[in-house]
Amino acid sequence: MIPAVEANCDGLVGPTHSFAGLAPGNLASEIHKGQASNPRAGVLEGLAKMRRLHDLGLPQFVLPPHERPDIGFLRRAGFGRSDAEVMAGAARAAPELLNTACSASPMWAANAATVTPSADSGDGRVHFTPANLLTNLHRSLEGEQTTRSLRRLFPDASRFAVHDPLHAQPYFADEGAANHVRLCAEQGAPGVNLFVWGRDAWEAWSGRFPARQTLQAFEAVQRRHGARGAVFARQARRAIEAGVFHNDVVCVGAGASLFFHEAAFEDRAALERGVRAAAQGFEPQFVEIAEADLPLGEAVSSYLFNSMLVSLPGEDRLTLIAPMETAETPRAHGAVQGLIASNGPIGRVEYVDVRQSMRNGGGPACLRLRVVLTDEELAATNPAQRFDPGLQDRLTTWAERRYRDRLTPGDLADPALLDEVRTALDELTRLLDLGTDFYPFQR
Ligand code: SUG
Repeated sequence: MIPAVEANCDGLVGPTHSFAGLAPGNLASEIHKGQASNPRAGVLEGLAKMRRLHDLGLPQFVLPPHERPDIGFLRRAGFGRSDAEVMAGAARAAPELLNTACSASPMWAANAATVTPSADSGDGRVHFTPANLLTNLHRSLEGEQTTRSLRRLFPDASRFAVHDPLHAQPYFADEGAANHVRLCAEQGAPGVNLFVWGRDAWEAWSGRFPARQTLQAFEAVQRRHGARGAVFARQARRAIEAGVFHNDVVCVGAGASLFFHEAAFEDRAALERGVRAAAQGFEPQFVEIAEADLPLGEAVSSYLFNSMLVSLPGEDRLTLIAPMETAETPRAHGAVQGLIASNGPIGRVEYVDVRQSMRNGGGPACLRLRVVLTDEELAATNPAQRFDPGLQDRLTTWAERRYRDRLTPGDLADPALLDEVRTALDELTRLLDLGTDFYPFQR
């Protein structure tokens, strides 16, 4: 076995971060629709979370925001002439399309891709399938730039296979790692790859909210990656109805432990059987929170399960990196205290403030893509995207100069925003050594 570590790649909150209520079934996004956002606070919160994980001893990387507004998208929708006129035309005729073109949703890197580490893949490389995110219009804009971004961070094709997103059709609806959990004895050892899907592509879906992940999308990802230890489990329909738009709203796993809400899976017994059968050389641990202790609605509003669950160097028990909102929800806080007091696998909690992201339904776990890497793979990444206190300082100075501290959906029509964002992103390409043609406006 080649030893490996779990790195976190976090999406930087972009300068157009706003509350436009673009994601039906994501209750936080619906509740905060129309409010003023604070993009500067958002990016600084994200950097502070990265610093916490870095200081805890885990490798940390930064993924750049995408170009927004996405002028190309608006041009394809029939708005023309200069870029400023495209924005003005959309603001007048179809403000929802302008909001869509401005969404900073690539910050939620758990949706960037599904990842298979080299210990589990068919050809010994690390495999990535960027998510097509086609259920929501604003998120369907992400796949192409995410592919470019992952190829920049993981450039060595002899070690990394960054595939294209799956064919963009509802049959292959794919939301990436937010619906995938890997369990293992040690990061470098073969793991269990749990793929959680919301609907079968052939069934008629009549739910109140969309089921964003199909079984067939994950089957295709598993085949492409040659992922071993695969288990496919269905998300509970009831959970989707309650606002669980991704499985990571009610489930997170690390090491040998799966931590989840009682109502997460359609068939809990089958899930357990499947995971046990796929686990090689370790005994999976199932840490379940009962509905009686934490009703599903409070699990969703507190985002307890959207914590990061991390195995830290030198520590036997796992650490939960939870959002402040969990500490502020009495029953969720009680559940955490109960876990820590027990003899179970979770031994510690740290709370982080990611409120700007949380108001759009993105907790600590949504903001990061986990990538298990050996030392040699780690050394083959783009060094300029590796987070350390120096990079945090540079990005903080950059964000304090270039980001607004207040943005309403109405402000998205301001033509000055376009220049501000482009100036900011142009500087960022140098800070992160992304090349001279990383963003469409640079080509
Ligand atoms: O896809 N919110 C995102 C939140 C994604 C959270 N990610 C994970 N659970 N892994 C979504 O629903 C809202 C944007 C807006 O309304 O402007 C949004 O897209």
